[in-house]
Amino acid sequence: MKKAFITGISGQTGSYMAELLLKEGYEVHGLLRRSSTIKTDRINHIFDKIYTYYGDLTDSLNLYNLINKIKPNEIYNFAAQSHVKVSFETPEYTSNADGLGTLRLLEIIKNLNNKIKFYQASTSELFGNTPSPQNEDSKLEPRSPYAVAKLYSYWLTRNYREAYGLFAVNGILFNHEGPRRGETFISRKVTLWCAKWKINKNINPLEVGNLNSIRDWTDARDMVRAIHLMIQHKTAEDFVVGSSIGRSVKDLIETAFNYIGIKIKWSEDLREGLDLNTNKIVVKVVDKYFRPLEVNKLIADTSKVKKILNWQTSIKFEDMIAEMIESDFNSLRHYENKKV
Ligand code: NAP
Ligand code: G4F
Repeated sequence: MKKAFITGISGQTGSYMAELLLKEGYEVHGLLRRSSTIKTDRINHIFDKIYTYYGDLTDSLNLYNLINKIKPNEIYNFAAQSHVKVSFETPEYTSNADGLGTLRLLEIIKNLNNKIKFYQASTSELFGNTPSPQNEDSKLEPRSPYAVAKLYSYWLTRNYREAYGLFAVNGILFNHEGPRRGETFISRKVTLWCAKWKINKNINPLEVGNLNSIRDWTDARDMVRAIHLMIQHKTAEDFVVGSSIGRSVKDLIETAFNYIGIKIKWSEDLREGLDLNTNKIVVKVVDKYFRPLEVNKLIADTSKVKKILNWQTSIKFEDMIAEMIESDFNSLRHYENKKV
């Protein structure tokens, strides 16, 4: 039986990866951060099937002891301070966790057992404003402390592969979402607002930042299939993964609002969106959600992953957004029913 060690198992993608590996017959081990409240919502349904340990990517001894004890065949490094805007406010911590954290894992693999396969959660943020569509050969121009830390990890992963022969791969993944997405990323922020509106039509407008940036949004469950294929591939190679479809933040909001029956009429300066039926303001653009630097347009060129790993998406963007709204609606309803 293969053993996998997943850092960031309590996160969106780590939780889906754990599910997939359990289905594939793996023994799954995961790293959890201690916090004052329990944050295992995304893995509670599989908690009795996995092994978890407290730890942190900033703690080398802890990582060494765990890997030495678990003796995994594969390590999936999803743990990270993953919010781009927050990285401008916490650049040192982000560099430590997202950059040096990867170094710690690679050094442990090199010294303990160089047969352990390693997956690094790299990101389309590495490309910055390089012209789209971006592929494995596009220029890397990071535009945030998060992306700079991830660039360091990307190169370390390649260097350890070339210098020490490790099976270490970068998945250069474009944005991925789903019902388990963190509430402060744009997709989930929008679907949560839509679910709240279904319950109470008098809520405050949705407040957002830049409407014009373009992202390539894919379902996280499709992404973890690609990650597993990369780790099973005969050679260690880096892959760009996404849907190859670019949509603006404005498009995303319109798709979600359309699902709940709101057609938006935008003001001329695009600072407000009004419900065409009621003329009420439902979207407001506010400065606090803009970033010191923005990445304007990320669209994946997925030729390589399609050709070599025979991977393609299976979940449509519109279906994913609908599922996210329904999931948020059901959770809110459940919470309301529990109130006394
Ligand atoms: P996420 O939901 O924010 O999950 C991040 C995970 O990392 C959580 O389990 C978190 O633990 C853990 N973590 C954070 N700092 C840590 C530390 N210092 N030590 C140990 N664990 C730590 O992110 P995600 O969307 O699943 O993304 C997974 C990975 O893929 C991240 O590395 C992200 O940067 C990368 N990525 C994501 C996307 C995307 O669109 N989702 C695209 C490209 C790359 P807590 O639960 O305790 O917070
Ligand atoms: O949902 P976002 O915060 O995701 P972002 O910045 O693209 O980063 C995500 O994807 C990366 C892969 O490309 C990952 F590496 C990273 O870990 C993370 O998962 O923002 C998407 C876009 C941005 O252009 C942002 O400026 O939406 C814009 N936006 C507009 N209003 C907003 C908001 N983003 C957030 N989070 N909140 C807003 O109110």
